[in-house]
Amino acid sequence: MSITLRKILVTCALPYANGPIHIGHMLEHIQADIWVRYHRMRGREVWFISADDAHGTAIMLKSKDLGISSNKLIKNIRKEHQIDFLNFKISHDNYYSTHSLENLYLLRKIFACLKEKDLIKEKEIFQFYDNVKNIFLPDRFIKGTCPTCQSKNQYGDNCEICSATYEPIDLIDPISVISGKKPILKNTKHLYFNLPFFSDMLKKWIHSGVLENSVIKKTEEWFKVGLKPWGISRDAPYFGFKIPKYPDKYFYVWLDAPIGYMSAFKNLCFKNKKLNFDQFWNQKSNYELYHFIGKDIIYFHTLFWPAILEAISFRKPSGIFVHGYLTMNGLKLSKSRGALIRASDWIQCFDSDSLRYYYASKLSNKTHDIEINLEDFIYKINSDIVNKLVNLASRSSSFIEKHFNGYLSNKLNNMQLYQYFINASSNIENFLENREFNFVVKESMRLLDVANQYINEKKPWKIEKIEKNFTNLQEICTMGINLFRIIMIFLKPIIPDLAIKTESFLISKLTWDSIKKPLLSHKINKFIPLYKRISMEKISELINLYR
Ligand code: NOT
Ligand code: ZN
Repeated sequence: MSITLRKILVTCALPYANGPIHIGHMLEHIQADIWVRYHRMRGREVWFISADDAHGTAIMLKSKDLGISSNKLIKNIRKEHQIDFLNFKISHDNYYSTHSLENLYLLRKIFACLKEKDLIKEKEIFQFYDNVKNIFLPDRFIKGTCPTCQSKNQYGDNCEICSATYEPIDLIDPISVISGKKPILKNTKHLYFNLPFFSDMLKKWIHSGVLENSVIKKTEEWFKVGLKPWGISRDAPYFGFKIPKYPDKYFYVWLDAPIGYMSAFKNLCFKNKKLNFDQFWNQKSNYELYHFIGKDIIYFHTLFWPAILEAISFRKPSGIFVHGYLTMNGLKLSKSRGALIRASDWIQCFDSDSLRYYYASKLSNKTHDIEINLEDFIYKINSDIVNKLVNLASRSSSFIEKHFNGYLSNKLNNMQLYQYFINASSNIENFLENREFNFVVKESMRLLDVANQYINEKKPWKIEKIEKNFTNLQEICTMGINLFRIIMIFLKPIIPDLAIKTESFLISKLTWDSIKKPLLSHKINKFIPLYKRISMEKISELINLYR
């Protein structure tokens, strides 16, 4: 077997710089972070990047509302976003912004290349225009009745009720979200990227092992309708990068957003001289590239982005990892509709490991939605982390502390049982590699039941008081500590805070390589409560913020 070191670049979708990070964003960053932390533990070279998506009409309008410049807004928001991610222990190597010099440089270079290859065409079109506010309206700023199912209050590009996609012109009774008035149709000239030219390449690429089945299916639906040239320009007023030689035209935010992946990496190369931008992005690159995204932006990542990369002769992604929406008691928490719990509010009531653990218990590599139920959340954390995991450490260590001055025995009481836990690690490795974190949690809890059952059967409290066989007592508790330790190694990427506390309690690093090497004749620290039970009352505290 070759042991070439895997080199991996991981990205999360870039959150818009027009509002706070909510627990829906956090689902994705936690999912990616668990994966990244696991690969780091296995000694792979992993780089984890994201950035704020800092352009577009929404950001421009928001800054106007607030009476500040767009520049000021995106600076403030980026700071807030970085604090939120830090609070949830998201270990980005770089969190950048699409409003950066690197992004401008790469965007211009890429655009020049597309033009040179004759992949950009101009077209005159009619578009909805708000003549009260004097602005062309993006699809998201037009609402009306769905032409397919007649549902009211639907966006200009798709219906959230029947999932139909259409052109804003097809909407019945359209109104401008900005002024509330009926928009007029006005002609304008735009630039289009020749996406259909790449149809054959894309059809092959989506079947090359980079996508999960349901994502392939979704992408195939767009092929059935037929790919269309993709508009990459927008009219002033806009907040973004200007298109050279096209006065009053700006690059569409969705063109410079994915380039933001590259520019965040380019900026990382600037900070870390060992990294080489060209080595990574060239077609023969031996780096792996993975994008974690939500299912609302599949289109951009399975069609536009690989087509652009192909067009400029850059490497394409090794995988697009798509997750479903976060739902809360059936309430859909999409980015556009509001009613979201902010990460900064969540962290006032709960710690970060608990949300990370809860998400992990529900995350798989499939695209189904993830339901978050607050009672279930509290119940799960208390029963899994407090009653099973931490309890195993606490019940075992109390005797070690009391009778053995903190020293573990020089041998294990049940080598077979320990081997059974070692053997479980290959399944856990596969689950982590394949992003089946739900199975990691399930299997860890099953093993914890086995470990706790072992202690229940051995009854160390009886040995202490009645049999008084202290060698035996020490070996049994040493066993308990070592089984706890293996589970903590498995869970370390999921609950990093508890892992750090455990490392200082055990006076030993939780490393993958050390699973096979039990802690023997080793001194551990006095047990300190590693995790506090969380109370149901916190739910109303949190929910009250949204009443
Ligand atoms: N800001 C976008 C969103 O939906 C995500 C941009 C992801 C970057 O929140 N892009 N690509 N491709
Ligand atoms: Zn509809």
